[in-house]
Amino acid sequence: MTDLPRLRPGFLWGASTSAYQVEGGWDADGKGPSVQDARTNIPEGTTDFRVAGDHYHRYQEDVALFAELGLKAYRFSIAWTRVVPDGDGPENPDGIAFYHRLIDELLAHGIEPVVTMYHFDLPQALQEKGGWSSRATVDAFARYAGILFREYGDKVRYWLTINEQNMMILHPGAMGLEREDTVEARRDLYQQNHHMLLAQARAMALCHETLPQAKIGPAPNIVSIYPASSAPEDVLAADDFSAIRNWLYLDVAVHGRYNPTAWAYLTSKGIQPAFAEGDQTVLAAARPDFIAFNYYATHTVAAPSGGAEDVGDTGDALVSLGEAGVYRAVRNPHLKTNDFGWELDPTGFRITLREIHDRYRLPLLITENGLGAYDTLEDDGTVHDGYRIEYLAEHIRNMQLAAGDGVDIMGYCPWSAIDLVSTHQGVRKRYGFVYVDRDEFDLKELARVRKDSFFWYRDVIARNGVSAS
Ligand code: BGP
Repeated sequence: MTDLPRLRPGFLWGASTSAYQVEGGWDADGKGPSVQDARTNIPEGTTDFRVAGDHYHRYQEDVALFAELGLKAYRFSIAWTRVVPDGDGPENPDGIAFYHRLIDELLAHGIEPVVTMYHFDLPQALQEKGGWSSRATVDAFARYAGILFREYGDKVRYWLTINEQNMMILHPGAMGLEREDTVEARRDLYQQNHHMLLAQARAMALCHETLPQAKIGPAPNIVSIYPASSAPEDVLAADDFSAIRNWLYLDVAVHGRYNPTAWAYLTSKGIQPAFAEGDQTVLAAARPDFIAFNYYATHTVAAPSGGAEDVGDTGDALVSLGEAGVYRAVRNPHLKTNDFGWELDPTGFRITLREIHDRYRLPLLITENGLGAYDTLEDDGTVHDGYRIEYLAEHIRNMQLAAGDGVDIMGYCPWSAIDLVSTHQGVRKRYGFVYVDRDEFDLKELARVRKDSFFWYRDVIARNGVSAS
């Protein structure tokens, strides 16, 4: 029992992973390479994704742990390259069979599968043919979506289209792509974005056509943007950044039209995407059933100064994202940071939940939230991650407060169910409830160890939330 507002019945207490970060088996059983396998920007001293957490070979052990943890839902992604190794060619029955086994295992343990269709791992063969710059990739994604619905549609109720499309656009390094700052390159980037929005819309429409019981939604990274001060110029910069970072993506997903502020920005820079005949109809025809989103921390911005500090992508994930000249990123003096310099803002989680709910009035599913930290495996086989418990407890408390504010929240799937490889900071940056015993290059036994947060989260799930203090 809890003295905080109650969550809805059947609340999806879960946890998340993504295929390329957890599975390993990068070329097993006919899998094709993805852009993550082909990445050349992995920092020195950091592992690649070939073995990761070896979940591909240990999924049964892992699902048993998830069941022991008490998960009601498990949010994972399907690797497009297992299902269709080159993205648009022949299907791979062995890859398809793996996800049948994984889903069946989850269902046998009473865990609801929540499936991301695409999480940063475009087939490399498609990338070589132009990737998302090419409209053919939209067709390839729609076909891939159809295969997933055909194969798993009678087992999977919750579908997520594309993970963090906005981060792929604002921070292409996460996809293994370089960011170029010419007008041409940036126009192409927003054309890619447009194609992903079309691909998503087609997948949502197809899902509703073929699986009337299923529910589908987008999964961007959405956070509230604070102005650095009450100066109207700072407030305007925050509003601009929010339009470009958040609402561009959700307005198209939910309403089938571009956000006017974001569109005005793109046009002013000459980087707006070209619409082909029929695009508007495709976008307008699709409707999500819910909004999934990932939340780590808010951003704080001031009016742009016109100087070099306005330019994004300095490598500091939270200070640097975005569009040059729109705002100046500043540190929020009221927030603490984690080991990796990311700001921590549990109250901002409540604010963000309210803001999304106010704008769209759809149920919300949190598909990521969590603390990346250096964990230590003690000699006695324990991992004392009290800092993670503190982080999650504060976020869950704020989520419950948001539910009391009237926000309709379907579930909470923190990142990550089990340790995995970070997007660009290796295995040493850990998020999981379950520790995976390996180093960057020494795989050891890849043994699974329950962290303190495992026992704590199990209790939270059993009690359907945290208490007020
Ligand atoms: C999100 C991604 C995840 C995950 C997480 C943590 O952006 O959807 O794939 O990695 O962030 O980020 P990182 O791994 O960089 O710490």
